Amino acid sequence: MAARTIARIGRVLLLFAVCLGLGFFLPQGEKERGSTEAANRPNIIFVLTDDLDAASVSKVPALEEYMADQGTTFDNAFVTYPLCCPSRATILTGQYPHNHLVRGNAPPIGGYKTFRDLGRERSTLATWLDDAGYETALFGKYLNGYGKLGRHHVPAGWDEWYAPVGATQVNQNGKVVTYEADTYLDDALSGLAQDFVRRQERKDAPFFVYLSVHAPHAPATPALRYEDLYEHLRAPRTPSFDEADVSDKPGWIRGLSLDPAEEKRIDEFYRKRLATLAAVGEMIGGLLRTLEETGKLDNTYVVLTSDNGYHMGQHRLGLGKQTAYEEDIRVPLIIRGPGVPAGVSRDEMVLNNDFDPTFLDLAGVPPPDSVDGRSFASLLDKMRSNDPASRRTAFEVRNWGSQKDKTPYRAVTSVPPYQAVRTQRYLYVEYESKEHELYDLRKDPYELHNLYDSADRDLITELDGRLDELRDCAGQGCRAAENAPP
Ligand SMILES: [Ca+2]
Ligand SMILES: [Ca+2]
Repeated sequence: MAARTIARIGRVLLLFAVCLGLGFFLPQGEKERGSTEAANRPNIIFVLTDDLDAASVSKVPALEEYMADQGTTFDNAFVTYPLCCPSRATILTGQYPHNHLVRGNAPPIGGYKTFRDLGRERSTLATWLDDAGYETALFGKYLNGYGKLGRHHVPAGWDEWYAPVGATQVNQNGKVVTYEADTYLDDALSGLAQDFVRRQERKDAPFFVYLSVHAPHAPATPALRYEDLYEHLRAPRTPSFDEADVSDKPGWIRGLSLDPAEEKRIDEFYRKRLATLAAVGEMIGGLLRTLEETGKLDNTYVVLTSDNGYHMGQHRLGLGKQTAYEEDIRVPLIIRGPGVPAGVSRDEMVLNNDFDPTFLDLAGVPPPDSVDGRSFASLLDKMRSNDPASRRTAFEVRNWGSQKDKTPYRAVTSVPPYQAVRTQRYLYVEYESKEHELYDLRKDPYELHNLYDSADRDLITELDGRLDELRDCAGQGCRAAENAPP
């Protein structure tokens, strides 16, 4: 009886809060802010995979069922530096790496240490959403090198924090918890995230979950129950796989060859990667059920993406990332949520710079001037139009230097530093060695024919100009440089 009365009072209060949020009782000037408004704002669950290439998603039935069939797929989602730590720093700041200055996975140019030492933790997506009244929680990988340096550290803006600091150790809100040796960490994170979502049931504040799983990153150990799921699959033999003629390519590619042992390693790793994703699909299914049971499903966006793509045999490259080729810069991006059209795909260029302004837009707060990206929230809603997101026609891709990977399926090739511009039609790469690559993606989607030597010089001048505008851009200047030239 008492419980029912409390529930009724709760409902009346909620209705009151909703009315306040809609501005029924407030004079015009007071409608902008106020914690009661929070009741209407959507929850966001951001699922960040590690090293997932865009092409692999369709091989995982659960990801198709829970995400692609129920949401909108962005066919042209990219990252601006296809490497873990720089991309994650971009996701936390909304900036190009040339502005946040985390330019690698390890110090002195990158890693968690650089992010921390530059003071970046003071102003991130977490602090902005927290300031806007969101309940914020991180589950999973934070930034490379955090485990050693940040063992007990919880960065500003996070109300709850569950970040691995060892193989079976998790910093849980500042306290290191050691799990059983046979714990499958992505499952543990899944359980912690579900528990968090369940605890939001009676709260009016909206929540933001940053769920950063290990899958399908090397060593790509699948959960035991999914070990043999993809026994007979081989990595796709695209036309660029073990590229037949690399005489058009820069020196670092011309020296490569794929031997049968490497091809075997690629196929084995491909199967293991897909098998790790089965647990991610299961995790998303579990979260969706929890949202439904707690009445939050209709007001929650679920976003699935990756910090970078991955190449597996293309252009004679073995396993790895960090190149400007499509396999590395393209990432999966699928979003489901209130009003988001189901089972459709869109072709606007969307970047990892854009998550912050988009989530802030959904939360009803403007992004800081430091943000380089732009909101694509209008693309999630067929009722909104005239969106700035569709005006982007180019972006910068950049790699500052090679980082050796020490994992069992390590990259065998070092990718030399380059600056590049990817337009809707072309990829143009300028290496520190002064070698160049130019591909017409409309005619040559697999990037088999480097046109740099034969191309019209006016085209080269135009692409050089766009790269020049992008390489030092900041904030609104980036958005202007990315838009079609007037
Ligand atoms: Ca990664
Ligand atoms: Ca070729």
